[in-house]
Amino acid sequence: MPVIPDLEIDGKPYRHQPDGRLVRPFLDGLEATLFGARLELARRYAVANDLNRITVRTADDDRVGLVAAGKTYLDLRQALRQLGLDDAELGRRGVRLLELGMVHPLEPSIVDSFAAGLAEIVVVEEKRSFIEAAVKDRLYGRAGAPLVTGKVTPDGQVMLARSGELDPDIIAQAIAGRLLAHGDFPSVRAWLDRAKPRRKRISLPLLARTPFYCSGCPHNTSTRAPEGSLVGAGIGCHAMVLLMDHDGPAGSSRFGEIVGVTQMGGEGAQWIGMAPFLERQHLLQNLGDGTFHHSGSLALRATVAARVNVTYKLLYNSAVAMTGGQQAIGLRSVPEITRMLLAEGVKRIIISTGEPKDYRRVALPRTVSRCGAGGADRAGAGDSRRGAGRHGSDPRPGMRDRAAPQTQTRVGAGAEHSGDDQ
Ligand SMILES: Cc1ncc(C[n+]2csc(CCOP(=O)(O)OP(=O)(O)O)c2C)c(N)n1
Repeated sequence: MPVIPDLEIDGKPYRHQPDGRLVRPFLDGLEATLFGARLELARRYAVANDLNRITVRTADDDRVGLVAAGKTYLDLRQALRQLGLDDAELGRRGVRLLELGMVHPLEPSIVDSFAAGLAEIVVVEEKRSFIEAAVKDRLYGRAGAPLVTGKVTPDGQVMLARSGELDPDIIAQAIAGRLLAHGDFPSVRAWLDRAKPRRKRISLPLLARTPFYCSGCPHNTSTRAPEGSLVGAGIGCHAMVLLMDHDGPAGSSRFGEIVGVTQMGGEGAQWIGMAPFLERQHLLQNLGDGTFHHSGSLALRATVAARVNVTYKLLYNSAVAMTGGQQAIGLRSVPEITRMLLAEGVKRIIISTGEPKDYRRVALPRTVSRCGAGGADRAGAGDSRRGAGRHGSDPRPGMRDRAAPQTQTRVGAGAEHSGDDQ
């Protein structure tokens, strides 16, 4: 059971008062408790609940301390096992271990107790030196404070990279040198000698397998782009174009030359900033129908307002496919979407479908063209299983059983179109 620490601050129990008025002067009080009372109570909570633990400590004359948190702590323990250092051997050789369960705010009393008497603390953490900086912050300027290392050795050599991930082998290699700087570690020396001939990693002859659409998914064809087109990727299954066959000139492929990817709902808006600085006149932008109804319509509105030249390929599969085939919230039928788009000021709309006959008796705005897209744009098998029957009796085109052929809508936004947007 969680232990509630002493909550008294300035002589009375602290009770947090949230305030929805996020403007000054109300923010001043919130800001003060954010960095004051609330962090202080978090520190007290860490102590009361033993969140940070010194897991190995034997003597006051321990020399080296190792600090890590979470998954990296487990990797560190494995690295130590590889180096032949179990708890008993660590104790004999004067090594202390601190496992942090709460990395922010760093609780100072545990750092003080851990650091007492040590010559060096090595912080093992992935990415930037977050814990290392906090430990230094606590100990800097103190008489007899240990050296604190992590990202670099005391002479400035890279010890633990700031990028990528750490694994036990990398950690073993990094801490071996620091341990040997403080004493005799026979098992570490033996590991280094043994490891030398094997240090070169063997790469297995694995086949690179590019992720691709489910067979039958309309994205298989809908994401194809004319040679040389600039294409904006987006959020959804179609984001896989980022990973596909980019061995043509300038990283191009049959899915176009990808010039970026936005957050969900930003699709195409990047062109507003890019277009004035590029000679190319036109962007082809992939956009899922789930995303369009969620927020992508706002990006489209922005591109119209900015009068930039974008052709959106609105991929209408009646599903939020990538996250599991959920129903797109607020999904409109294709005819309804065409009217929404015209109201937004879109200049030209083409409906490209495997089932043109679905549209024969459908009233569409005069400026909308239809074209057959062969039998290629069918909903994926995964989608049809999950969604079968959900729209089964819906008479509106593009809102039927997902096992049935579906529709893509191509939308030209903006003032002008160059020749390559057809
Ligand atoms: C703001 C936000 N919410 C949720 C997600 C998670 N997410 C990733 S892909 C996706 C589905 C996109 O569906 P759709 O636009 O229909 O494209 P499809 O997967 O069908 O190609 C969602 C919801 C996200 N990336 N960003």
